[in-house]
Amino acid sequence: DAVDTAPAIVVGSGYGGAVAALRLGQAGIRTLVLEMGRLWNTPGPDGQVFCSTRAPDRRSMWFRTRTEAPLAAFLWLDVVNRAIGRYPGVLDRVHFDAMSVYVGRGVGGGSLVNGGMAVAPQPAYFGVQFPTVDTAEMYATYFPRARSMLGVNTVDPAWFESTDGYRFARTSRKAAANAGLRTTFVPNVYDFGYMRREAAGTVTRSALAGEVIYGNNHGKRTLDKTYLASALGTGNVTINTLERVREIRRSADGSYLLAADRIDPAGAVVGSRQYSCTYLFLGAGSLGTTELLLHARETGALPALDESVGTGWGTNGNVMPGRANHLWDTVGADESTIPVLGIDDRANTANPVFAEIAPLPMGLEHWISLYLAITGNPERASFTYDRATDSARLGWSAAQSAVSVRMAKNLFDRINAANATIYRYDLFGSAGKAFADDFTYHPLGGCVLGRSTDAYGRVKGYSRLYVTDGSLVPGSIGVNPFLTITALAERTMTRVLAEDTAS
Ligand code: FAE
Repeated sequence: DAVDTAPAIVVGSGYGGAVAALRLGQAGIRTLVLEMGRLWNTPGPDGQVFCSTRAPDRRSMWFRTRTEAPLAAFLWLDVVNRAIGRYPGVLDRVHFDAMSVYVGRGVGGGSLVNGGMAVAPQPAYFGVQFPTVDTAEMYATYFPRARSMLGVNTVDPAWFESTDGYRFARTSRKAAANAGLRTTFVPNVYDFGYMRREAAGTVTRSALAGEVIYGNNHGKRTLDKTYLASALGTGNVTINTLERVREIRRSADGSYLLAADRIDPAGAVVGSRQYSCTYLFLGAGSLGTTELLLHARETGALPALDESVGTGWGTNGNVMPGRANHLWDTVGADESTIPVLGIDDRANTANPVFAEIAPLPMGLEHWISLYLAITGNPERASFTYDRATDSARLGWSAAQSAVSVRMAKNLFDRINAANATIYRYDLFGSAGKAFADDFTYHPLGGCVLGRSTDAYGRVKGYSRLYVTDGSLVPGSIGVNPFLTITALAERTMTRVLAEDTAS
């Protein structure tokens, strides 16, 4: 078989992969990015690149025949999910025994489907999670660099107070304040100038048209518009799409060998390609990178990988509740999909919670306050390699999710008591759950910084092999993770380009 050779290969084009690609390209190193998803730049039959959340089609989800939206129901009716055709759609939901994980698929990874919230953790918490990292340097250098590269901006507070799109956030803020809880504005990569023009009716609506989890057609500064555009602009970076890396080996001369499956739009594997490189950067995300390394260790391809590979995984304490407001506390029919406020109870050390006030844009008044609570759940799980199915199994249990629920319930019980309100039991499936605790948007860990790698993401046991993505974060960061992932990747690339690649 022919082997394509590149000095550097990056697996995955999410945050960790995009930072690696740009910095390698700028350093003059020819770099190939392998991404299993497609490039989202071509309009479909409706003239839009991404389909709408309200009328999802095959573009919505990764090889499904039915959508699997986070909110399965409304008034117990299965009104949210739709039959779709199998296609490399942009949002995937990966199912494990007691936890499913939402991830983005495509050039730009999670940036294509996420809420755009760009939040730095509290320095003290960052220091606890990353004892081998210089916290002061992170906050002085790498967080600011990540913010500026990602195009982070903040909603204008005066406009926030007046616009109908954030009525839902103001209503939830009031309910929190009645319980003595503080809210804080959350920065975002969605262009708030564009959103104001949407509200004014002068541009095509995106955040104000319900777009987010199946992609935004306008307004959001996704990685394909920021880091990856700059990476391609160096002239040294190429991105191959619809290629899923299946295994990694090392040849006798120390170079890395990769086997990738080529996927066609119907999901069939239509061929395999072999690659080799001197420097290998893994940016396939917490699930993707952990799975590749676990597979490599357990099949004997990279036997010297550390025992800790596959451990230290967590959900960032994610859990979602909904509350029913009083009839006079309206949320508006025209919710922006981009969250901008968080209830900040992280100072409560016995029960730390940061709860994003989440939109539920249904195009009608529903009086529901929805939240994505990021709890300080200390539970962690490990992946094991299942030889029979040649796949990774996740040991996370329902009891571990119950810890997140207890912490979130502690906070939302206080809000309900102070407002004489109740939970909604009809939003998360037929079991009548008040808390969606069986999925996460924030998979973290599996190849933890300073345990499976050195303090800079260099994988233990092998030279010129690096991890730059969310698998470095030990299961929790207390806030939405992509800003931290980006900043850590910037730090790794600065060090690696200074020390490892100089000839
Ligand atoms: P990620 O962005 O997942 O990129 C990995 C890439 O690698 C993907 O494009 C994969 O398709 C690709 N890949 C995986 N395996 C392979 C393979 N074997 N071969 C080739 N390619 C592969 O990784 N975070 C925030 O900070 N703020 C938010 O507002 C926010 N909202 C979210 C909303 C949703 C619905 C979701 C799903 C996530 C959200 N997140 C949010 C999480 C955030 O998107 C996530 O932490 C980052 O995307 C993780 O970045 P990584 O670089 O680790």
